[in-house]
Amino acid sequence: MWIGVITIFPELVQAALNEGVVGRAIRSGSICLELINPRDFAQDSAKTIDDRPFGGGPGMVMMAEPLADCVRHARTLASNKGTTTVMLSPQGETFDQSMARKLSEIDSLLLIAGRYEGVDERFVERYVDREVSIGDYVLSGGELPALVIIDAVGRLISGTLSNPESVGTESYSDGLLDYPQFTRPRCFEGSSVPDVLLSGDHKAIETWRHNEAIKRTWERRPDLLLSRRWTESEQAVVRALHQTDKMSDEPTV
Ligand code: 4GS
Repeated sequence: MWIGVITIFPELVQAALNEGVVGRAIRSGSICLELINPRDFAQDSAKTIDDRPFGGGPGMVMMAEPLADCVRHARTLASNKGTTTVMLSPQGETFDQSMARKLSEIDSLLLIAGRYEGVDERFVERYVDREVSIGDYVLSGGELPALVIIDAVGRLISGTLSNPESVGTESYSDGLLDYPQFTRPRCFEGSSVPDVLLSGDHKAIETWRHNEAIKRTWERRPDLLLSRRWTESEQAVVRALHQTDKMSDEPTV
C-alpha cells in the first residue's frame, strides 16, 4: 500500500514511523511511505504557506495553492490507480475500526495534516475526498491524527503482523472489548490468575474469555453492544449479570 502524508513537519511523522510493527512494514516494503512538505511548493522566497483569514478573526489559514500543488505532486508519486485523499479535521467523520478495515483495502492513501486555524475551504472542496476526525477534541495539527490512521490501517495490511490471528480476536474486531489477559507469575501481590486459565481446558477457556469480553463491554461500553444485534451468549451473560449482584450498576444509555 502507498501512503502519502502532506505535512509541514515531516520529521515528526517520520520519527513516529521508525518504530514498531508499522516501521517494520515500511522497511520491508509492505507500505511505501512518502512525506510531502507544502513549504516546498510555496510561491515566494519566504516559503509562505499561511495567511490571515478573510473576514478577520484569530490565527492563520493554510493557503489553497501550495496545498493543491502538493496534492498534484503527491498523486504523481502514488502507485497507478486512484488515490483516496483524506484530510484530518474535527469536521470529519469519526474514525473507527471499520473505517480502518476499509482503508486498509485501498491501493493508495493520501493524508493531509493541516496546521493553524484551518485550511482554505476551496482547497478542501476541490482536492479532498473525505474529511476524517479521530475524536471530538482540538489538536494543534493533523500529524498525530494522520499517525493514528497509519498505525491502525498499517497493522491490518497483509505482511504487517507476524500473527494475523491477533487481528481477528482483539477489541472491536467483533464489536466487543478484549477479555482480561494474564501472564507469569501465577501470583502477583497476593492476587492469582483465574483457575480456568490454568486448567488446560481450551473450550472452557474460550467460553470464559468470551463471557468476560461481553461483561466488560456491557459495563464499560454499553453503546457498543446496544448498537448491534445480540447473540444468544450475549443475552445470557447480560441477563446473568443483572440477576446476580449489580442491578444498580446497570448502565444508563
Ligand atoms: C483533528 C482531530 C484536529 C484542528 C488541526 C485545528 C489544527 C486540528 N484532526 N481529528 N487545526 N481531532 N485537527 O484536532 O483530526
